[in-house]
Amino acid sequence: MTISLTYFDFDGSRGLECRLALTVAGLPFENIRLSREQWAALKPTTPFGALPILNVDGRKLAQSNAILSYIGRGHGLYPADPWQAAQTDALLQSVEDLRAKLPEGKGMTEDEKKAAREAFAAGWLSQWATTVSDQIAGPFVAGDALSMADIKLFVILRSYLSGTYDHVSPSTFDRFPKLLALHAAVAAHPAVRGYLDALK
Ligand SMILES: N[C@@H](CCC(=O)N[C@@H](CS)C(=O)NCC(=O)O)C(=O)O
Repeated sequence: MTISLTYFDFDGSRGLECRLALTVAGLPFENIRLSREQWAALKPTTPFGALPILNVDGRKLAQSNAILSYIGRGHGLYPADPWQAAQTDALLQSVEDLRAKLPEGKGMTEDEKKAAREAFAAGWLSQWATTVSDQIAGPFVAGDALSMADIKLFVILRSYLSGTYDHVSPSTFDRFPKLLALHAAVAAHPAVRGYLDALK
């Protein structure tokens, strides 16, 4: 099987989710990192005009959650039980909801952006963190077994905890020990640690 994962030359967001998924599944893959110029040329040829794209033996799969589901189901990283699998789908989608809700700040002054993001952290984000925490057995979502939900949650938590988003303090998560424990457990997974250490 020949596998490649195409994303930007950046280790975060949906691309990192898929790169970590392939790494944890133990699947060798070509890690294709596009410049913005390369992307402009490729974009019209892609299924939804967006990255990441998984290519397996010449077949292209888009949409990060579909990619995680495909990799996970084939490699023991997705629940076999249909109900549990649907719960995993829901958690993956909740991360996409979170991405869509962050106030980008376009057209706002810096003060307005600060106010919007602080309100988001205290409101929508805290509600999200509460509901997701309630679904975590600990340390991973399903207890001791890592699944694709953990990888998806890890990548978004990593962004927030490293202060990626101006005016959303990493301390927002201090009230959510299950999320912090999940982040730490995924970071300590040997395959994840190996991939991230190699970036340094
Ligand atoms: N729902 C899609 C969203 C994909 C998406 O928005 N990808 C961004 C990068 S994370 C992208 O390709 N941006 C460049 C563009 O839209 O031209 C997914 O989950 O894969």
